[in-house]
Amino acid sequence: MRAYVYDNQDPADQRAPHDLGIEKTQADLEKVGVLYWRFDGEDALDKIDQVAKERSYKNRDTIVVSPDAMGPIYEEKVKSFFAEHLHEDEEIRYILDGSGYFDVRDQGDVWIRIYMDKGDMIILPAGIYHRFTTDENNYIKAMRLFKEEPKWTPLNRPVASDNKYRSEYVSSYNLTS
Ligand code: KMT
Ligand code: NI
Repeated sequence: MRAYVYDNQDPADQRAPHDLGIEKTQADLEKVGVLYWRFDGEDALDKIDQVAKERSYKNRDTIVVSPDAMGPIYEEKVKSFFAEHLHEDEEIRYILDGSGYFDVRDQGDVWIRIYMDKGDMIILPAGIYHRFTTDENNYIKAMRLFKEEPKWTPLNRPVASDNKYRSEYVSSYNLTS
């Protein structure tokens, strides 16, 4: 994992690094409710199972995002993952192979880019605005965990002003809107 401020001025493809050169720490991510672990030893699966048990994640599946796995809809999919959105549940991902970027908004609405590769696990809280993209290698394999039925419907920004999950997120993390 490596986190840094996203360079909005850089006109390159979304899959380029867009690295403004300002590092962010795991503590910075925790300020907006983003949790991170690295599980890359032989006991990685046990560690994931432990987090899943503690947080009541009952279900999981595996997704591969690549031109090989997705065929002609790959480019379209990559663009749709990159639309700024939130979910009414946590987004939990463990990277099994390859790499990619999760971008999250900080308290000042600045994009923080989080580079994730094999062994990285992340939880984005319900209500946080975020987006995802593959990187220039165009390949990521991830485990997706969820509590009951997946509530993955992305709600694109802006969501309704009375959205309960957004309001709860905003008040929990002292954001202004
Ligand atoms: C998401 O929520 O954007 C995805 O599931 C993308 C693939 S997971 C690396
Ligand atoms: Ni999402």
